[in-house]
Amino acid sequence: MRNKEHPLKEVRVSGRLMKRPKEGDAMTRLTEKDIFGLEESMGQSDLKLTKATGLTIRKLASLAAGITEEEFCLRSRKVAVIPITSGEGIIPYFTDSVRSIISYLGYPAEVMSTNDVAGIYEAVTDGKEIIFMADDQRFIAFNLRTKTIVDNGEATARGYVAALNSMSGGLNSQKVLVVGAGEVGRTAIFCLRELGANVEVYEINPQKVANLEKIGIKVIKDIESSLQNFQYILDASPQAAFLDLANLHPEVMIAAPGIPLGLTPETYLSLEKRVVHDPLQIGVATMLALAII
Ligand code: 2YC
Repeated sequence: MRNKEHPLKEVRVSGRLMKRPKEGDAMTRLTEKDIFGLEESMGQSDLKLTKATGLTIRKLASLAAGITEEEFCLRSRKVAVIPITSGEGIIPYFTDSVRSIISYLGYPAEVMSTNDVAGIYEAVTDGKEIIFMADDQRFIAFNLRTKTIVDNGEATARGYVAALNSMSGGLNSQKVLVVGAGEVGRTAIFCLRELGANVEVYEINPQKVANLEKIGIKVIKDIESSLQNFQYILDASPQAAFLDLANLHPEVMIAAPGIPLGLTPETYLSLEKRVVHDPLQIGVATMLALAII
């Protein structure tokens, strides 16, 4: 059970110890098994998203970026995806997966044949207008013409809030729990409040908790006993398999950008149309929609 002396020191949910990410925003690093086969399953994942939200990924990304679907279709910007070898280096299938999502949305996209600076040179001299690239700190889309720069964390938050909003039929004055106040969670809190939702947050980092409370955000202290009070949950945490049906609201709907997936496998399967989760698709599609403006 929970460690009494410091409520946030050791937190167990459904028996699993919530891990404390490194100080600051621990960027969750994808593994090749998270994204293997993504290209072949683009159509299938789009269909699953549409069943849950009523929106295709193109429509969802347009809504999340505040552009019309026609605007999203109109522009034929040439896109480059550049492999970056810094830090922990290349993730197998990462750049190919990003390219396949952009191509699926109808944009000409190419992975550069060279990495890093040479890859940027190749993209610019080949007349690409938007470049996608990620190191271990940031994953960005950069529009060379308009100088618009988009961060994957913000885009992912916007995409998943739009998905939860659509799945729920509208979050205005609804209670929503955001799990995790990192890069994605913080933008999600902001976007949800913009929609008029009553946002409450669970976060294990005491400094982040203090910062949230300072700006008037309600932080719940005991996630285990509070989960079933929320019909809408956005899980932006790197905590695996802590959301179990037994602890959840009977009509719960979950948008889960967090990697690894916060739902237990059986909960993920049984929620089917009431859960949205993917490793890259919604985030990349929303980055593109935000970057082409
Ligand atoms: O293959 C490459 O070019 C690597 N440098 C890519 C590293 C991506 C690290 N970031 C992540 O895995 C996650 C993604 C889900 C998006 C944000 N962080």
